[in-house]
Amino acid sequence: MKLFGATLSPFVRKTAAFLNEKGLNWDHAPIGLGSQDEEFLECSPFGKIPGFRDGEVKLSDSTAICVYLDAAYPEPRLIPERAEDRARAIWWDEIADTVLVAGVGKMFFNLVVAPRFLKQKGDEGVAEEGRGEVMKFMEFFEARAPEPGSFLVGGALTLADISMASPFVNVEHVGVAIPDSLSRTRAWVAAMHERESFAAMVAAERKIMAGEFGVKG
Ligand SMILES: N[C@@H](CCC(=O)N[C@@H](CS)C(=O)NCC(=O)O)C(=O)O
Repeated sequence: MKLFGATLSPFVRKTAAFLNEKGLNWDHAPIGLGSQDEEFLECSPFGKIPGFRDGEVKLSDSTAICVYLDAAYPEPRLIPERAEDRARAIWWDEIADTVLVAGVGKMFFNLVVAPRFLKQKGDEGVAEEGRGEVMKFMEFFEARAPEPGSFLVGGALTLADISMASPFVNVEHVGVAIPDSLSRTRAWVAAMHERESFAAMVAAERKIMAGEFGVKG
């Protein structure tokens, strides 16, 4: 199976971490935005990353890919079967992909993607607006962050944790620290990023951010 897209994208990173938590072997095509790669566009007709292929199954959209993977490769279960837990896991996934990524994206696009990869000036005002949104979101999250060693839904790792943890890597990349006052959020995010499913990817991204190597176009 093959995942298309650079993991600097929170959606690609989420899918990659999900594949890793499943213990699956997968190939990576770390393409950037606007890629005209034919195989990628067959998987992702609107050109959004991630794209994904498993044999003849061609998919895009991180949540669609994770839903496929959980059904096709059920062990370990990462989308709960119990009705309420299932709904809550999907709810966190949706909130991560929309509410959290909205603020994170304003910062990451204007402070990183525009100046570094598109060679255009980012809008610092929009980035600042994003920072405010992310700070507000973190306060919301603090009251719901799991106890140390636990997880967002049903006491076990699920899609909810993977989806929520992923955009926090971009928060780190733009140099925004989680305030000390949000200690539960800080601890949970750190524990998620230390998991094997995230750690190597995050380390490689830190090198990209430090300018040690680039991403393929
Ligand atoms: N809902 C999609 C969102 C994917 C998405 O918007 N990816 C961004 C990169 S972070 C992208 O490809 N943007 C380029 C575009 O919209 O043309 C998912 O979960 O995969």
